[in-house]
Amino acid sequence: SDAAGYLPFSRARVGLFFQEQPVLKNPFLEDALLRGYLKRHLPQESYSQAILSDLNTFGERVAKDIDTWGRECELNPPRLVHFDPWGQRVDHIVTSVAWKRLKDLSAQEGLVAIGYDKSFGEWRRVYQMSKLYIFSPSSGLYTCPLAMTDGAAKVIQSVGVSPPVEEAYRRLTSRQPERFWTSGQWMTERQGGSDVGSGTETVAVPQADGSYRLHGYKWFTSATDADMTLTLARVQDRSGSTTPGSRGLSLFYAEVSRFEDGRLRGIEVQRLKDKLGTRQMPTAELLLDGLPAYRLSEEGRGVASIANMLTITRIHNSVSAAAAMRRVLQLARDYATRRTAFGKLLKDHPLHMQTLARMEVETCAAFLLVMDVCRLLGREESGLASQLDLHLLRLLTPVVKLYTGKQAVAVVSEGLESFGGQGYIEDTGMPGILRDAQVLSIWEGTTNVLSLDVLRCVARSSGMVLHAYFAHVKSLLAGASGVSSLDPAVKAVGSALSELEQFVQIATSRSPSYLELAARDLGYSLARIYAGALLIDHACWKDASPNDTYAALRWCEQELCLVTSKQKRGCYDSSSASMDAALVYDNLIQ
Ligand code: UCC
Ligand code: FAD
Repeated sequence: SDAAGYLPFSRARVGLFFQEQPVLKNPFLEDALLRGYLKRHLPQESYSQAILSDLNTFGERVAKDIDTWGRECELNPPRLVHFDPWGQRVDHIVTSVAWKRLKDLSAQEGLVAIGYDKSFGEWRRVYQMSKLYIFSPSSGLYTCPLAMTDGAAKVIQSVGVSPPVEEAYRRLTSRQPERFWTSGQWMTERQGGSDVGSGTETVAVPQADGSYRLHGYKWFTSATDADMTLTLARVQDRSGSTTPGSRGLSLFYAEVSRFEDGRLRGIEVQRLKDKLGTRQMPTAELLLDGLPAYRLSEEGRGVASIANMLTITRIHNSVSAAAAMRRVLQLARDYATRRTAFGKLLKDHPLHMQTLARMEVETCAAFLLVMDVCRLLGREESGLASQLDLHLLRLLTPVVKLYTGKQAVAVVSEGLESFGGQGYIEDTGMPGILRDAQVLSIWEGTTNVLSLDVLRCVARSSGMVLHAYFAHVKSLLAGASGVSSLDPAVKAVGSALSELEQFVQIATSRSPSYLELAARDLGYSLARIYAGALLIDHACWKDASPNDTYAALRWCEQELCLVTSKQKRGCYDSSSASMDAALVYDNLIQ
C-alpha cells in the first residue's frame, strides 16, 4: 500500500493535476475601455465621482455575490404549477429565491430608476447602462424584465404620467424593493411576432366604465411573473367587428392580479416554453380570457405607441450583447494566464493572443456603438438633443441592435473555444452564455426585421437620418486629422463612407425591392463604418493608450462597406432574388 501512495492513478486517485478555473474579478475594474469612456465623457460635475464609485462598488458585488445568484437562477429554473393541492387552478409561476433577490437588488441599485433620475443630467442613460453592462452576464437574465420595465416606463412617460398609469410609473421607477414593479411586453401571437400588424388576433371589448376586457392568446411572454404589462389588441366595435392590419391595433395597459381565491384575473398560463437558453427566466404562453385593461394609445396607434418601448428594449439588448462579449473575454484572458499547453501558458502563444485580440476589437466596437446610442438617448431625454442627435438615435437603435446581436453569438462562440473542451462543459457556466447570446438576434426584432426598420426610418425621414449619419461620421473623422498614427484607419473609414454615400444615391433611385435585398448589408455597413469612426475618435482622446489606436487600426482593416462589392456583383438585382430562391429550394418549388 506504501507503493500505491506514489501511484498517481489508483482506485481513489484520479491524478494529481487539476486545472485552476478562470476567476471573475470586478468587471468594472477589469474593463479599461468602460473606465476610459466614462473618464473621457462624464463632465466635471460632482455626480461624476459618485457614478464611478458606485460602479466600482457594484462591480465588486457582481463578482462576489451577484454572479452566484445569477448561476442559481440557471440551476433552479422557473416552473409552472397549474393547480393547488385541492384542484383549484392557480397558474403559479414558481421562481427561485435568487430570482426574487435579483428583483430586490435591481430596485435598490436603481437599475431602472437611474434612467429616470434627472440629477444625472444627460448622462443618466450612460450611467444606467454602464451599470447594466457590468450586471448583465451575472444577472440570471434579470436584465430581461428590467428592459421591459424600462420600456414600459418610457411609454407611460410619453403618453402622460397620469391615472390609470401614474402609480405604475412610480413603481416601475422605484428604488424601494417593496414598491418596485416589473412589466411584461406581450406583442407576439401565433401568427406573427415580426408582423404583429397581421398576426394579432387579440380583441379588446369595451366596458361601460371606459376600460376594456382582452381576449386572445399571447404566444411568447417573457418574465411572466411581472406585475403589469403593455400589450396590443384590436378594439371591437358595437357589432363585434375589428379593423384588420396594423391600423387596427391599439396599445393597452393591464395589471396582473389575482382573485381572492388565488386564480389569476383574466389570464390562464397555458405552459412555459422549453427554450434553448434564457432558462433562468419564465417565458409563457398566455390565454387572455377577459383581462381587464386600459387603452393607452389612440385607437389604431398601437404600433407607433409601443415603438418607444421597442427603442428602449433594443438598446438594453445591445447592452447585454456587448456585455456577453466582454464577460467571455474577461474570463478567457484570465484563463490564458492559468492554462499551460505545449510547455507554456496560453497567453504566451501568439496565435492564441491573436484570437483573443480579434475578439477584443469586436468587443470594443460593440461597446462604443452601444454607449453612443445610450449617450444619444440621454440627450434626448434631458431635452438637449439636437435634430442631428434625434436622427442618429432613430437610425442607430436598430443598427446597433442588429449588429451587436450577431456579433455576440460569434464572439461568445469563439470565447468558448478558448477554454478548449471546458468551454463546452455545462457546469462551468460557459455554455449558458452562448445559449443566452443566441436569443439576442431573435427577440425584439430579428436581424432582417431590424434591417427593414432601418429602411423604414430612412424613408419616413426622407433620408434625413442618413444625412445626419454622414455628417456625424465626417465630423468624427475630421477630429482625427493630423493624428498620423491613425491615418490608415481614417482613410479606410473615409473611403468606405464615400462608397456608402454613392451606394445610397444609386440604390434610392432603384425599385424598393433593390433596397430590400440590400437592407441587411446596409445595416452591417452602417454599423461597421460608424464603429470605425467611434474607435478612431476614442483613440484621439488625450489619455488614450496605444491599444486604442491599435484597436482602431485593426477594426478598419476589414471590409467596412459591405454593399459596394455586392452591388457590383449584382447581388441586389431582381434576378438575384429568383436565383436565391432557386438555390435554396434546389428548383424543387418555384
Ligand atoms: O421580444 C420581445 C420581448 C423579449 C424580452 C425582452 C428582452 C429585452 C432585452 C433584454 C436583454 C437581456 S417583445 C416583442 C418584440 N417584437 C418586435 O420587436 C416586433 C418586430 N417587428 C417590428 O419591429 C415591425 O417592424 C413592426 C411590428 C414595427 C411593423 O409594424 P407595422 O405596423 O407594419 O409598421 P409601420 O406601419 O411601418 O409603422 C407603424 C408606425 C409608424 O408610425 P406613423 O404611423 O406615425 O408613421 C412607424 O413610423 O410605427 C412607427 N414605428 C416606429 N417608430 C415602427 N417601428 C418603429 C420604431 N422602431 N421606432 C419608431
Ligand atoms: P417570424 O416573424 O415568423 O420570422 C421568421 C423568420 O423570417 C426570421 O428569420 C425573420 O427574420 C424572417 N422574416 C420575417 N419577416 C421578414 C421580412 N419581411 N423580410 C425578411 N425576413 C423576414 N415576444 C413578445 O411579444 N414578448 C416576449 O416577452 C417575448 N419573449 C420571447 C422570449 C424568447 C426566448 C423568444 C425566443 C422570443 C420571445 N418573443 C417575445 C417573441 C419574439 O419577439 C419573436 O419570436 C420575434 O419577434 C420573431 O417573431 P416570430 O417568432 O413570429 O418569427
